[in-house]
Amino acid sequence: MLDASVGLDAFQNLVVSSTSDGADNLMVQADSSASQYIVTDNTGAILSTTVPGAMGDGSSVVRVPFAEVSGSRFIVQSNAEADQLTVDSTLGTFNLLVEIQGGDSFDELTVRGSTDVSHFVRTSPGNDKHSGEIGFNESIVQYGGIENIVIDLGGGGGEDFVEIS
Ligand SMILES: [Ca+2]
Ligand SMILES: [Ca+2]
Repeated sequence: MLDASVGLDAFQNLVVSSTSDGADNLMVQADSSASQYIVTDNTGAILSTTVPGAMGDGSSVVRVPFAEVSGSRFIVQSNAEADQLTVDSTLGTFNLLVEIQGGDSFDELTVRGSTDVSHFVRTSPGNDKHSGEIGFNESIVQYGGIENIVIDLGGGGGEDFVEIS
């Protein structure tokens, strides 16, 4: 079943958009060693992509070379139903602003860091209790339509700081 599409919008932002009615479980990563963004459907459902140079069309893991994205944002729209959305920085920092739009229903955002790494996390709630911004080391995640947030700092060594401002 097709679950989500990975494409570019008019501003050349990278956009992951759910196309199914069911609950999504999507993870985004920036793999700095391979210079690729990675979108994974953790349910094993199918992702499609039209981005030139992208790999994995028709599988549950799509990889997009950094060089194919000239916009400034990495947008994830999970639309209706209760969705699980993960911004995972274990493979590297996002060099795009990550924008998570949970849409309707009870959606959970997980921001995940690496084991044995020090993290500085700053969370800034927005004007309503479903939106805000999270600074996560060098990555910035803006979110809306989110009902629960999990900050997973990976455990292990390193000193982690969390600030709510
Ligand atoms: Ca959804
Ligand atoms: Ca929601």
